[in-house]
Amino acid sequence: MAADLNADADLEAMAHAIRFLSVDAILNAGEGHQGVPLGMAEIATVLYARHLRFDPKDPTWPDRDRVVLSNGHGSMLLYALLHLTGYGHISLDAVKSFRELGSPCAGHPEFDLHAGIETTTGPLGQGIANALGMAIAEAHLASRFGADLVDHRTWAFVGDGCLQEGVGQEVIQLAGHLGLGKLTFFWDDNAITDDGATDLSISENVAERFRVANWHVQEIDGHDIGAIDAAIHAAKADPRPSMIACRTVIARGIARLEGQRGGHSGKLYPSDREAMAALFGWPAGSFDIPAGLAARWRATAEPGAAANAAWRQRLATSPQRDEFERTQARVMPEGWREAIRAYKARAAASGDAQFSIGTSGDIAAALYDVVPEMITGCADLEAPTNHKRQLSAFTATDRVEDRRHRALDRCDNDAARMGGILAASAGWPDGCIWARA
Ligand SMILES: Cc1ncc(C[n+]2csc(CCOP(=O)(O)OP(=O)(O)O)c2C)c(N)n1
Ligand SMILES: [Mg+2]
Repeated sequence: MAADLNADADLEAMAHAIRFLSVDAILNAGEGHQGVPLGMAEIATVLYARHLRFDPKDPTWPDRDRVVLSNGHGSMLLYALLHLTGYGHISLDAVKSFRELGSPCAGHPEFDLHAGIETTTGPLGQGIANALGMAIAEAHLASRFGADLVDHRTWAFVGDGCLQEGVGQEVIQLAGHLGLGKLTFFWDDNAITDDGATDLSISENVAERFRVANWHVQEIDGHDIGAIDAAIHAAKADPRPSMIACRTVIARGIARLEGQRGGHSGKLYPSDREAMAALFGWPAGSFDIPAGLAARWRATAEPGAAANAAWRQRLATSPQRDEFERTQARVMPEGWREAIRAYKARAAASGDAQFSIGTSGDIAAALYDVVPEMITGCADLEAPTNHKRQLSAFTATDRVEDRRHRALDRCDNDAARMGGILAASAGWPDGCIWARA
């Protein structure tokens, strides 16, 4: 099986399994966005089959790699991957209920760790801001607990729209500045959005924006299995965050729509599926995955399961086990109530009427010493927001005492970044922003 998994031709067939499952679900629902799953099928297949560390039998394994589908409209890409790799919550029946009320396969992905959905995505750009938070969380936890317990990567699928949103630029700047080398973006560079060709609305060199922000950037053919694999290897080897610009054809395989605006979510008909089956020589009927391919997909989880088992053994004998498990379970440490009571007594005795953000900073400062998992990020950490206090900074080179990251004037991104830290179970993010009324 391992040898099979290494053959590019086998991975191409596995990519087609994503395509047909997605089209079958979209036809069954009557609507959906086929552009992303059809255009990013090869990218996703290479990632899952050869690089991703994951264990569908244990979806919340703390040291798993994180995957964020920032272009959340392409949700069938994620559901197809979760079903094919064996996540129990994304059964075939769940896929058949795609876009129905209450389905785990909602129109856009909704946070559900047990189903393998790391975060809610749909508003373009927010997913990559979550991914930035997850990468910060990983670096923070790795510095607290060491690489034996924390050593994973964060991967995000990213559309043109994510990179047109202002929040996207904040993400690019901050991730490059912080040197988050375990963060990798796959940009679905299909030159099309829901509104037509990207050159209608953007004329800058997007890859260059990443380069000048200190990212490792590669530009490849997003349907070439070998090129995708080589790019992922290079991304892992480079100490900077990586952006792989994957030139793709939106809705690849639906001849009537591919490469065009209608590829994004134009209505599909059974005749489109028939034509795609003829094109790719797909033998199976609706919602049917040929047994050999299904087995290959499930086998992609084997390395992750083995890595998880080894990790569990390391955790079992680690002197940091209790503290790690406490942090993961979000149980507050001893002493936090006393710290709050002492603060209240001090505040009452002083008799000063504080402005509210000052009080917030005082309370945070009272907790910092007893709650090591508090991570503060703030648009302005000096006097006006009052949250810097005794924390030292999280920087590109110093993650050791790293509980405060400066995010000066990146307010749009702040809440989503904090959400990513929370979703990654790193601890308690504490954010403080200037909001627009
Ligand atoms: C913040 C935000 N604005 C608008 C939308 C609506 N929307 C969904 S997909 C889309 C186009 C996205 O284009 P792209 O990322 O290139 O996706 P593709 O067409 O390549 O699948 C838009 C505008 C949204 N989901 N979120
Ligand atoms: Mg696009």
